[in-house]
Amino acid sequence: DSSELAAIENYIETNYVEPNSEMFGVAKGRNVILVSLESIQSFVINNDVYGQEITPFLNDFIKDSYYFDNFYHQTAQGKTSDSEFIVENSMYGLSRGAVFFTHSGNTLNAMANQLRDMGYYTSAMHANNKSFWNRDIMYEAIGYDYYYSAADYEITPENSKEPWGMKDKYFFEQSVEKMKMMRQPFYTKMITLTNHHPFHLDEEDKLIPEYDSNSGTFNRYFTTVRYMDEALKEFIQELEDQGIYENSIIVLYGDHYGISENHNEAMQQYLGKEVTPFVNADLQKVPFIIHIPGVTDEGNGSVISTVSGQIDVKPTLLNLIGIDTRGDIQFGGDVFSEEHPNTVIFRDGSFITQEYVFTNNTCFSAISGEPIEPSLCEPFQEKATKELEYSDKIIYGDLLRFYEKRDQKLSIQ
Ligand code: GP9
Ligand code: MN
Repeated sequence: DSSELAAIENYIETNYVEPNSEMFGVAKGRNVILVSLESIQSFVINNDVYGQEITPFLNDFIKDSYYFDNFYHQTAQGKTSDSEFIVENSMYGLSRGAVFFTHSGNTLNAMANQLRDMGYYTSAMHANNKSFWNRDIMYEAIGYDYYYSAADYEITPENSKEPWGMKDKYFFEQSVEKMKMMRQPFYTKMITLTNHHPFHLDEEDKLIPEYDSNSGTFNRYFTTVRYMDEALKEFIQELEDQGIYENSIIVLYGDHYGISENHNEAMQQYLGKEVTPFVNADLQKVPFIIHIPGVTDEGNGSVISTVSGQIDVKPTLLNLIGIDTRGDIQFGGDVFSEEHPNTVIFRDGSFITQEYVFTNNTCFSAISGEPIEPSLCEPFQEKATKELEYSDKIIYGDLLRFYEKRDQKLSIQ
């Protein structure tokens, strides 16, 4: 009931992260273009296959952006849909199944809901069947004015690759055409698809060689990441050509890992080191990139190494737009803030702080990677458990039905 929500609100208020005053409102009035990058992991950034860069475009782009190099995905069985849920709501997904299927009727106070209330035109863009992951239902609750799904794109055998359909380059190209028609300011969440298992690519789209290991999946992965990187390059250019770029912020994040532990042997060969549980935890890093034309471009970017995760995206972006999130039901915080706890909690109760990595029921030193005294991790274990429980309670009880602050506090300052 609503008293349960009060306890949770207290916890959230106590852990509230004040915005960084210099960053607050920096992107006020801008369009927000949020791009979910399928299956990209941070280990491909500034890395190569047989001497060839895997992400030449992103390697340059991060110099013109805020690049968060200690940012983690926090997804579980809900994969892409979990990342969408976490990013939009600053809440955790569920430990089993996908919120998108199990609780699509819940009341939410998502980033899209809030931006829509602020007068933004909100949408999601993804060239897949609209009911995949139950998106057509869940997107209503998240607050998108429109979902541009497969039916809205011109998909042909020439611009597709099975099994996933439309290739990223064409997806971006046709999406920009749609953006040109959107009322501004707009918020759109785009989801790429080509860099998805089984990582199949047409010959003409292969820009670097495959890797050579016992895993075909692992070998092909680099070529599809490289393709996505090229598609992003063309996309940004197109935004510039169409005059959308200047008045927008472009935010990229990885949805979840692409290479599972089934490919540890190949990964080991590539990294040149054993994939221990500690290394595996590190491999869950995904890129998070905030590009603000006129602010971060022309080499004015920086690398921010705060330990953070997808849960932090919503408060971070809303603060950039100049929307105060105090009083919101949220478990993340503004990554630009000095008050950010420098911690990320995963769905299974493991976590990473500046000092500790708790994974596989073992407490490691984040510095040395060696197992340490378990009691050092205990205080954080409790915090992690509590936070996950609170998030679950909100979902299971549909508690945002009782959330009242929302209507009072909406204002761009
Ligand atoms: C499908 C795409 C991929 O629409 O989002 O989903 P995933 O398998 O990565 O969860
Ligand atoms: Mn995905």
